[in-house]
Amino acid sequence: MKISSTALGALCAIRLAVTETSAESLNAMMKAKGKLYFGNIVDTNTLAEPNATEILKTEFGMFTPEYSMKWNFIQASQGKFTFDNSDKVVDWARKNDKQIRGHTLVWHQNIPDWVDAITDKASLTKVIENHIGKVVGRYRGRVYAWDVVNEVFNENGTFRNSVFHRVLGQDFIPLAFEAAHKADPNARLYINEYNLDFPGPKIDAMMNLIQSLQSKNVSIHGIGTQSHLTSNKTVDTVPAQLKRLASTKLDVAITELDIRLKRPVDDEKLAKQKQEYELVTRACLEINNCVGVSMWGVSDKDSWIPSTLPEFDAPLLWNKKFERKVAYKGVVGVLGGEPG
Ligand code: 9MR
Repeated sequence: MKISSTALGALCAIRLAVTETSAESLNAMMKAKGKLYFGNIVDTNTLAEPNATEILKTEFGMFTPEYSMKWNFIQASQGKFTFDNSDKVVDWARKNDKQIRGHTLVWHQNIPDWVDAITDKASLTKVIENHIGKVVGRYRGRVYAWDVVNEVFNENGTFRNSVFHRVLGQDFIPLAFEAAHKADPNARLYINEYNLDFPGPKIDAMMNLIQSLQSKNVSIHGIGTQSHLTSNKTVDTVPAQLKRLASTKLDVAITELDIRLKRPVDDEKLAKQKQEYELVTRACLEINNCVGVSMWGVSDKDSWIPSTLPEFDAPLLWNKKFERKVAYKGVVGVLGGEPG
């Protein structure tokens, strides 16, 4: 019987997927390099998917809830707090000996209308302090770090016109950090942002803000750079920007890494993506105060990218069939493991 080259290719791919188990997880390899973790997102959606859960358990050590800790999931109506889903995630982490990055306390998205409608300083201050106090307080000692404020800047470096900035000006930022610090003095407190991956007014604004917060001794410990990257576009500049963020002496973390490819995806683009994942991983390894890298998803099937940016696809380390992509092997290679 003659076997076609396509069938042979498929057979080899299956064999590869089955036999290729790296001795160590991404998380263990990252720790062996002196970092704190290799992380990912988890939430009630991924926990309902056995393939994803298995990979999360075996490969990653730090987890960011993708949605269940956002404001309108926890306090949709004023004063009524619902922790069912966030508790599930935190309990899962504890049961599996994993850590949590809490995400996110003050963000212009996913806030209920009643918050958006507030117009006076005193009320909004109370509302922010109460929300943060309740959420951070509930998980005190169980959350390694919090993204206290998220995405406060426009691309041109001005402050985003959120209810928080409209009513309180920049003061909402130190206010949020101090409320979080009061509720859990041991949690690492981060400002988190996207598009800090290339030079320009946004990263300049971030550097200025950090300097101003540091001069006022605000309890801020880290900068999260999301790094939702576009292949062939926003990757090469990452190492230099990461160094710049790290020059603040704060902790730096890559918090939401994915590298999207322009459709149609082909082997050449996937090979480029592998090099880009290597570059980003190496960039963190080479900076002392870069504490870790978190992916924003496991399988390309579950990424936020195709639904939000439909001209792009395939941003993660596992393909839609939960097979390791060449990019996965690239990351393992940089971390000193056997590149399968
Ligand atoms: O991946 C998240 C998606 O499932 C949610 O619908 C969306 C709104 O809550 O948030 C996505 O995650 C975002 C993160 O919280 C902040 N940075 C950008 C992420 C991708 O949009």
